Amino acid sequence: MIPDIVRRYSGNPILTKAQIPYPVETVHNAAVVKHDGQYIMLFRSHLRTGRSIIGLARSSDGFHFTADPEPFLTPAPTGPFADYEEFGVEDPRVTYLDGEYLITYSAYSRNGVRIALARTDDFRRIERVSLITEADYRNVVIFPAKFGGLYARLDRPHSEIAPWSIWISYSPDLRFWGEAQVIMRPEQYHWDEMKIGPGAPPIRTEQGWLSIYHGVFQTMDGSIYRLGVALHDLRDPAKIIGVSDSWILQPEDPWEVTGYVHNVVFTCGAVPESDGTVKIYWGAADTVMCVGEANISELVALCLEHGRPAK
Ligand code: BMA
Repeated sequence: MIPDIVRRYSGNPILTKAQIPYPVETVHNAAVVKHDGQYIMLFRSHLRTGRSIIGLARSSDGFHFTADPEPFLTPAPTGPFADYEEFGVEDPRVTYLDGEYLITYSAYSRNGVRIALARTDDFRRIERVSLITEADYRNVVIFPAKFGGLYARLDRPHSEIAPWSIWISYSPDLRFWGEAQVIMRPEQYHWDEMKIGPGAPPIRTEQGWLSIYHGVFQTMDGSIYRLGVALHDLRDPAKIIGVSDSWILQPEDPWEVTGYVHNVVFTCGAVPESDGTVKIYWGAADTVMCVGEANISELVALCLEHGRPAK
């Protein structure tokens, strides 16, 4: 048997609706970062309306989390964001850059799904900055570094013509984004052939930016969400050095195979540790949160030594 590249934590699932002090139906697709020696998790929860909000949980070890008494981010009731968050806020990602945390999340409304950007420096107060895409975008992750003075992000537009792919674009100020180009496509008749999307914000390694993404395969019984890895050039993140041919995680545990949406492992965050491991967090079946650990060097090696074409 091939040893698992992602070692699941034996205490999975690590956060479920039973642990949330306000009424929610799910706890999934969470961003996780380290702040002031604590792990901060921003998680998505469905309400009984079917719409989503974002909660916050804290941990000292990255495995045992305690949720705050109140949600962290709920749809804006008034102001310029209100028209675009009416149906809920989903799937947050967090990037630490220049002394602040940049939070991107999906904003759903009758106008479609677009991405909003907010910032915080303490995870107590949050300031909405800008809606940074038009409709039909999801999965925006911001690099934790600038390139030639510009912010860079990966995202995933929807298209009726092309398979849903990973794009990159740049911004001088986090508000205006441009120079967009497609850098990675799904591979035909492959585990990620239906669509791919950025997962966790990229992690800096000596060999390049490690990106953990999700890939989807359609079956007669619905789609299967798995996780894969790609490596981007350190100085030019639009250049992909390698994409692992095989997935690193697929739904296997009972709470990954069965739930609100079955057969889903979906990541919005991973925390690199000083010992060379990374904690990867994933929503399981859109219902609960899980974590596993991997060696960063092994993930990089998968991209470099067992690759598939990026596009
Ligand atoms: C995607 C998103 C994710 C979700 C996944 C599986 O399109 O909606 O939030 O985890 O589907 O349902």
